[in-house]
Amino acid sequence: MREISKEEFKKSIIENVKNQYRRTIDEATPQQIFQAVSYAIKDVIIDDWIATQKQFDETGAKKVYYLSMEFLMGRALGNNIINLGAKKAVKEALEELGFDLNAIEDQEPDPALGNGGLGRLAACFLDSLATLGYPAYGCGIRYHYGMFKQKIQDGYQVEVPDEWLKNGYPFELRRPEYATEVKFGGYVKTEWDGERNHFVQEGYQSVLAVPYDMPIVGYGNNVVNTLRIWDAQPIDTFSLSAFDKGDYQKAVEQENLAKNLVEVLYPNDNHYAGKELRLKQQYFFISASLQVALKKFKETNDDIHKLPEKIVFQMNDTHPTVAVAELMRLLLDQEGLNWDEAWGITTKCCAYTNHTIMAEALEKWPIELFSRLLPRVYQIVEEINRRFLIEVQNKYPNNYEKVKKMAIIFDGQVKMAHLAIVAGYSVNGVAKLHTEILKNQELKDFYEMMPEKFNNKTNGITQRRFLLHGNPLLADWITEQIGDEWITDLPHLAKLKVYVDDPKFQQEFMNIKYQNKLRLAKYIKEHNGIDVDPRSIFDVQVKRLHEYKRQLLNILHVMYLYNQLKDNPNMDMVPRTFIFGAKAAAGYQIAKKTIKLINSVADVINNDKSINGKLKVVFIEDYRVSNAELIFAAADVSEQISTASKEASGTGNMKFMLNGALTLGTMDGANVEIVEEVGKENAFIFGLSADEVINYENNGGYNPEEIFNTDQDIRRVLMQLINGYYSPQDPELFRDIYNSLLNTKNSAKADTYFILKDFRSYAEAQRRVEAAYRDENWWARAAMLNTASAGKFSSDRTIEEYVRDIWHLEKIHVDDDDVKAL
Ligand code: 26W
Repeated sequence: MREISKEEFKKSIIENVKNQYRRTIDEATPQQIFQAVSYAIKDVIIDDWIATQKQFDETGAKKVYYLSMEFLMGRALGNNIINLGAKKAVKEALEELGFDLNAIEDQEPDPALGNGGLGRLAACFLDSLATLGYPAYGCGIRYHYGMFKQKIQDGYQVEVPDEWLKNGYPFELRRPEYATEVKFGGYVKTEWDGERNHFVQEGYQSVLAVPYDMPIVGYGNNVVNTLRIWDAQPIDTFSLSAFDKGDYQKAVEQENLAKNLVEVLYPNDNHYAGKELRLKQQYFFISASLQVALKKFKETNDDIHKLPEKIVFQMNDTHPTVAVAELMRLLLDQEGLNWDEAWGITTKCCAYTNHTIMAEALEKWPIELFSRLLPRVYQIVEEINRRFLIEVQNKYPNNYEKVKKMAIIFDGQVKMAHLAIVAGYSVNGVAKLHTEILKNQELKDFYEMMPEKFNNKTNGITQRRFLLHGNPLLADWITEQIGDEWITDLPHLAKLKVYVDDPKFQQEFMNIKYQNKLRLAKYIKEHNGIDVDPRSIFDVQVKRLHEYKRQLLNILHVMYLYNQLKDNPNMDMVPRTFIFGAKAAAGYQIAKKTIKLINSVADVINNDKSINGKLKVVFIEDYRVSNAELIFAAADVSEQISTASKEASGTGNMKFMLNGALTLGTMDGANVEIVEEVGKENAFIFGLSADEVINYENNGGYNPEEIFNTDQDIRRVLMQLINGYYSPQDPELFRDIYNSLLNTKNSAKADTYFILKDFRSYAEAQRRVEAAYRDENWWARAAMLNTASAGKFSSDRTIEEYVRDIWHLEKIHVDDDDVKAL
């Protein structure tokens, strides 16, 4: 790793402030300092970036293109500094100039070009790919507005636009030289040249896709990969085809198309809304990414048939799946290949990851919309479907059921998951249990027909952000005990296991946790005005708000605890702080109501002097990557309480574990593997199993009424939803939540997420948490064991598995000399 000189760095900051803002360093605002520091860092990165790309060209290495609608990057400055190995120099340089690095980092907006798990996973993967030295591009969209900012007003979520580009984003680089045209609509004209048909799209509207590149800095290895996000610009009106020249109306329409296209990220998580603009976004960034990828390939390769040796497209869920048909289009119409050649290449280049089994998340585009927007691409999908159905019929003669269930186009809709599976050479789930459910339930028919495609890649997280950057006290302490290899080889953490029984180490470990709880308590005081007791159990559930994630189970249990305390104010109880953080999709009414419920309960409980501060409830506004780092570091209990079978993997669960929190969870997603690593005795597991849930579902659900009628505690809590206990102004406020749990005429539709069914088991697990926490040594040991057992959950491991089984990449090396030679 190259040394960064403190003195030169100071000079660079001062120069940048001068050049950018015409100010001296003592006149500059904190935001301006942030910008100047970032430009100074970018200066350092640039050389590595160039050297890395040179290595790509010289070695002709195979690359993965990670195609994703979402990259939830979080702030770049702090991580770039760390990965460059420049933390000490930068921190000291800033101090000498009179600034605090943390405060400067806080000036950066969170680039939040993603919703939740899937987008954050993409960001962790980029970090791991660069750190491991694998050639990779992230390809996505430069949304002008990312995930909305959440304000809480009167307990309600209010969405505020996220103006992350307002001050300019210092780490991006506009690359107009790679701009490319993307066409929508019109019709397809067929031209026969005497030998074959040519398909030409006419009467279309188009936009210019302009890429912005962001550097992805590997840890300590000089490697800098690229995240390429596409912006849209109106096509120069002059370049309208001769046919369209002078068409004013069309020029205006094209301009509007470009304006709207990349304006905003759809804030839905696990819910498909079927919006036309969303399909446009998908095709826009896919067409641009693929066109440029092929062009680049052709610069150094003359045989297009060798594409699979040099390129793999990984499709992050079905959102980029139009890539399959777009690649076919380019190979057929632009490269002049015949169908079998093109299909042979496409099916060796594309691979698909599934991230959810939630039925409402499945993307199915109406034929009318799809064919109108993408006429040529639709023809190709039709042909893929026609040929695939012949295969299905050959394998299952006269079995119309199979055709119905497996067709790519059926019932007026294009099913993107089926397209991805048929064209992809790999289909993977994101945790063992999830992959088994895909194989045996959701995608059973496909698994039976093409079992060789299916594989599991259990998710992971980057320890560089979620421990090294987010929890510096613990990171330093670990390094002191076992050295720093864990930073690039997380299983080294297992070396901590020899210390878990030693009271001195236990105490040090828990003291760091305490410091981190103080840090979070301060944040909560500043943002919520609530005093929380850092000695209380910090019990945390942070993730998107969704019924299947069951924040409702958590808050109902808080209400139940509060009832107990009210009945028995002297109840011996370890003080507990329940911390929530969650954004609800803007149109997801019951989810938004759940936020209101949490805040209403918080209001009552936090202001009730009679319970002596034994219970506190905190809703952290605007949960996002930057405050997540503080939250994970400070957590004692990690709430991972999804209805079993519904959470594909979860990755927050891993971040908590890494930071020494104990999991309170169902046997769902990656929780299963967490427990496998740390031992069931060091977690709190409860609730129905995935099999049990699926069984109930296949038999028409269960009857929550029975529980309501027989369990007085549950009944009381539910009645409090509709008697104004937490909403005296409007007793009906939480009626819809109540109704979601109880029959109201249609019992099959009640409590579809088994909240009441799991309630007793959850409450009992919570009692075990409390009992365990009273035993300080036990808890310290278990917390340490969680950190020590988190080695498997590095995204470095996940990426190595993708490389080994799917991508088959070679590492590149960028030596200091390669950089100096520039
Ligand atoms: C079309 C609307 C839409 C938007 C986002 C549908 C589906 C999604 C994502 C697939 C939702 C998502 O983020 N899934 C999460 O992916 C994580 C990474 O694999 C998993 O850890 C989570 O369990 C899964 O919910």
